[in-house]
Amino acid sequence: MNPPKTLLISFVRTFWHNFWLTMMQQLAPSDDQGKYQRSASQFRGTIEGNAESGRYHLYVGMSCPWAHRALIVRAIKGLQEFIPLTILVPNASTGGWVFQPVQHDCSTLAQFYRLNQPNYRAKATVPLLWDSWQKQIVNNESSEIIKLLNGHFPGDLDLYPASLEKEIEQWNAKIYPAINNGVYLCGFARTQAAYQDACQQIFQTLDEIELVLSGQRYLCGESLTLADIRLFTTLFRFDAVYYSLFKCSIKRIADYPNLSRYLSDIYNLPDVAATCNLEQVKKDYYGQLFPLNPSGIVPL
Ligand SMILES: N[C@@H](CCC(=O)N[C@@H](CS)C(=O)NCC(=O)O)C(=O)O
Repeated sequence: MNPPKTLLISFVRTFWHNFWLTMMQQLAPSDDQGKYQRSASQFRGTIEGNAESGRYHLYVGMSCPWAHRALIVRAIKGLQEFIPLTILVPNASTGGWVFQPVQHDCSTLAQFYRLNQPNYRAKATVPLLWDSWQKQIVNNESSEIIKLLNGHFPGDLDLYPASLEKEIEQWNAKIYPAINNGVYLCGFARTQAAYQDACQQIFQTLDEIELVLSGQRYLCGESLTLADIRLFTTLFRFDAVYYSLFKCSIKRIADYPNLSRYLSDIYNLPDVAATCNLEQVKKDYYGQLFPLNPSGIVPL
């Protein structure tokens, strides 16, 4: 005999909500206002002088917007031969990154982190820059890895020129909280108020950038900088993932003519498209972020 519908609904709602809260606490801890709290990256090392070919190894996942930053800088500076790359894949049942095939005798990225630092207990995140000569992790913070790739590796293209440093940092200070992390603040919000705050911030900032891009090609004028790469990786995922899964749903990037043009300009730069895989992005986000999408269904 089936339970009465009202009982079923009230039981499942309570049960489901509590499970959602428990899983979100693991996936995305929040403050007491329900706002997602991202933890700081732990490895913040640098590179002295010029990097040697083959010495520094990059670990990424194709769906990750933070890792995508490093992949793009490596690609547009033509460092594919200079910096070996390992692409990890997410494991749907455990929610962590795994090596396929096994590397350094590790099947998971978490094991690799602990091989380098046995007491490491924080998240095993990508991107990760590893020194294969010293056998140690250099850095796991994307905003710093892209500066290292730009400044210590060969190539004429300078994405962080001294003349634009101040302007780039001003953009970063606006775009990281409102957009790069803003989409996560929206998607991982635990309360309506936290969600609304984040969502409004995203679209106010997109409106502002839309206006700036009506008069110039990139954020800092006519030349591409690290600020553009940081914005691009979020915009690239926006309509397919953040708009729906994270409820960043006031507008799509496709509704902004200048942002759309900007997105396509960067996508069409040599070697950038090869770093972009929207099908993988959708599969990983909709498949991995279980508390936000329990059915695991990936939208068309
Ligand atoms: N602050 C880090 C964030 C990196 C990050 O959160 N990466 C995610 C993938 S998008 C990750 O590896 N998460 C693994 C996990 O949560 O276990 C950076 O910018 O490098």
